[in-house]
Amino acid sequence: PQTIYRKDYLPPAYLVETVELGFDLDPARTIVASRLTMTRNPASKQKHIELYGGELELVALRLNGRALTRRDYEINGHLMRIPNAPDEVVLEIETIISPEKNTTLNGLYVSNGNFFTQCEAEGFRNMTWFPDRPDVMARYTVMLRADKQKYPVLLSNGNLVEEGELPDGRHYAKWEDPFKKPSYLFALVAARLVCQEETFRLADGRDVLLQVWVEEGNLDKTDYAMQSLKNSIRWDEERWGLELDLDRFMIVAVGDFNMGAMENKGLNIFNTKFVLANPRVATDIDYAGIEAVVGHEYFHNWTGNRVTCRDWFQLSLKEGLTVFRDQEFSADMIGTDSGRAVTRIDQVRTLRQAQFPEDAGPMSHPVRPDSFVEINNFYTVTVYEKGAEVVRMYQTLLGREGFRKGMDLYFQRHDEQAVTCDDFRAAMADANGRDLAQFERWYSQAGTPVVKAETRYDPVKKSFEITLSQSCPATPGQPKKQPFHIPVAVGLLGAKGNDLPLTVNGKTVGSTTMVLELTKARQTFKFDGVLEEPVPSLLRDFSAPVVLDYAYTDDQLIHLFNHDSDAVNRWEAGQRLAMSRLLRLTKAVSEGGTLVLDETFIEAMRKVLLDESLDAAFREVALLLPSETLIAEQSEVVDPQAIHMARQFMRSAIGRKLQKDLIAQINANQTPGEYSPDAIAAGKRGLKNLCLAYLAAAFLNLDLAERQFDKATNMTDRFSALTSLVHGESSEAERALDTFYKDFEGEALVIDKWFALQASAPRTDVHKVRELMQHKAFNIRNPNRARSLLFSFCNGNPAQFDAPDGSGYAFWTEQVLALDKLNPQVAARLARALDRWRRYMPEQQDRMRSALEQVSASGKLSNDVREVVTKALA
Ligand code: B3K
Ligand code: ZN
Repeated sequence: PQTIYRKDYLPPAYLVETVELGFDLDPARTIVASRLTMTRNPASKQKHIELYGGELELVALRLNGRALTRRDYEINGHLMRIPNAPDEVVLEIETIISPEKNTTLNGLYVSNGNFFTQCEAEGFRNMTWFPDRPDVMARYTVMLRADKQKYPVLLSNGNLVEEGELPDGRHYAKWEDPFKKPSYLFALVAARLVCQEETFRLADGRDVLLQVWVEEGNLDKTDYAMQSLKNSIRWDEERWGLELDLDRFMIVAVGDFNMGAMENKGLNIFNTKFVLANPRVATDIDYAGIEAVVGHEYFHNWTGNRVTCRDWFQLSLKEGLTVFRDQEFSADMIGTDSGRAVTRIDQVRTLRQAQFPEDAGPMSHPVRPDSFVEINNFYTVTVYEKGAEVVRMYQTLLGREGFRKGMDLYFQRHDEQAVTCDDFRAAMADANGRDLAQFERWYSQAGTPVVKAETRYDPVKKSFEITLSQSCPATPGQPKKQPFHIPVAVGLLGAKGNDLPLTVNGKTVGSTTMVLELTKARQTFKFDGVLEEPVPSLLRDFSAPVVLDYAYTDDQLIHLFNHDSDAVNRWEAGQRLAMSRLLRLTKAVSEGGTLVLDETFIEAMRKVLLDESLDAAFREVALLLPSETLIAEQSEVVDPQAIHMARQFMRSAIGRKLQKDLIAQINANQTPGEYSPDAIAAGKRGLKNLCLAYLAAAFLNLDLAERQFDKATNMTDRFSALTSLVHGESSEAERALDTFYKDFEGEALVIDKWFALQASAPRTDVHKVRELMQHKAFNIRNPNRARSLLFSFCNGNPAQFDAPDGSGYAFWTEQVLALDKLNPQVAARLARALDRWRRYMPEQQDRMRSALEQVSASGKLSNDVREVVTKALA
């Protein structure tokens, strides 16, 4: 496979003005006709027309009316070159494809008898030859023809301009997209679906048609997606002055989908997981996911679609920015400061759980990668979540208003263009008269920076000095790093837990939090007039995606945990207290020592559990222990079984020692009456169900879980109770699993939960997973189902997956290879489960390496999986 480099970017030789597409849809044999009007690009020195194509049967190819023969063009793999073309070209192409055979779910495919497309990043070329690159933006007209009985609904981007009957029971629909777009935003749907629809009035008074399309039986699960769409439209108007530019906006749900959703212009296609919800089948987390993803895809309409990426290396330009926007949307929807803080804590947890390990592993890459083999492997937490952190840092450095000015300038300059991350940074800099040259390193240097803090209090001069030094570990291809521009928000806490006023150079800072700008390898910042020795609250609101290294004492952490006005750091103090203990316990398990948990820690947990002045949602995250993955990342050598036992010990100790309080909180946080997914109610359920889980970890009060399982009127409570019964090894667990399965047999998304719960249960070993694979409801071709069983086991059950006999790795090898034959994108995700193999004990490393080698030795690997295992072994 070939590596593609960012530095090799060249503008396209030809631009496409208009695209007319005709689809004669048939599952076995679909005819795709395309007519492109193209003009030579004055900005390019290239001469030849270049088109990309996947597995296509080429039926006809005409240039300016003349049929081309094999002598008129060259095909080299997936690239077609037509030399010596005139400046103005009309290209007509006819291809035949077989959507029903397309198991990759990339391009045009069939799911449950209906047609859908997925074109990002390079799926369009699986339908027809095309200059399939994001900097080629054109106007599209699309004609769809299909059997009317089987496919009554025919959708594409933009506006419906014509529809009618055809002979032989077929019908047609013609769609026109008024906006220029890159091919990756093209979409079509031909299906038997129904919709919930609504007319919605925009801020400028225009009425638009909103639709959510689903299979007939799911019409009772579309309300929340519709509500989220309306909230998104409103929010984008209010917060950013961005309006919907189309007369209609459609969301379509599909059961077979490689990722979460796709922002096709005017026709968003969604994994059912991020559309369908009602209280009976969806949990609070599902509801929050729907709001975030509906928002995310809608916000792409401006950040991604109106202004798109010049090339795929710039992916974070749209993804980092749009994740930041959806994060802010979710936070604003809650509205309260404490609710906002909990969303921020969730973001930090994701970053540490997934992005920090990626940044420290073999697939580590900058937010803007320099090279790739398969672009689909770079839809990563680094590009998305770290990219969002990078965008957030602009806002931290420039302030909300300054950031908004930068956004306005970005749209003013680049509407309907395909641009780069540098263009975004330039808009931010120019709109604010700031030099952001050094900030570029956040895009070009991989790895998680470490910020080390040292402090000194001078009781005579009443001054407090904070010395910050930064470093960044080597990553593949980048042995040495230059200093980053890091915003470090700090506050100082007095002995009573109050925020001390901040004075710098004789001037009082207007706020009790100040953003220090660390730009050098080492810098000292001095505060004056500090009347008592403070406890520093560093990196407030997680102001930069870095590891903070500061030698906090337990007393200082308890002080912050009890008092910090910055909720993120308050939570963080608790995490640090827990982590130091978890690491000690893990060591004790490994070395066969005795396990003890100190009263100080238990009392800190009790205090937060009982603090009624805090939102339940905050108390829940404050009581959650760092995950096994996180402990592994902090361990010198990973011992998964010891980590699991240590964490289980701690969970059961909490369950035992806080038993009475946990029961009291379960009673105090009931949410009777009609279910509502709002943050307050969800927070109560979250806390209550965590209490239940702690009791289950101590094998206590399982009757509470049993009763909740039987009585629950919503999925959050039902599924939490089931989880506690299974994890608590209740004698009722089997019965409950059976009942649950029977109750929800027809609800695919709930059956996914059923598989996922079992896959990640502590007692589930490889044999059990193999047994579950034999279940009639298991289907490896459905990505949600594959994720629910295979991924949940390989990524979510480390103590079993990493079994010392290597059985987990043998299973992984088999499944990666089996999946790769069907769906390389999904296979490549699973392939990454062994990324961190070098961190384990030597014997375990050997087993993992040989599993990787076995996959790598397979002759027929996709580029996707090939790239992942090659990098892991490098
Ligand atoms: N842009 C799509 C992701 C496409 C992934 C292609 N492998 C969804 C999103 O980020 O909104
Ligand atoms: Zn996105």
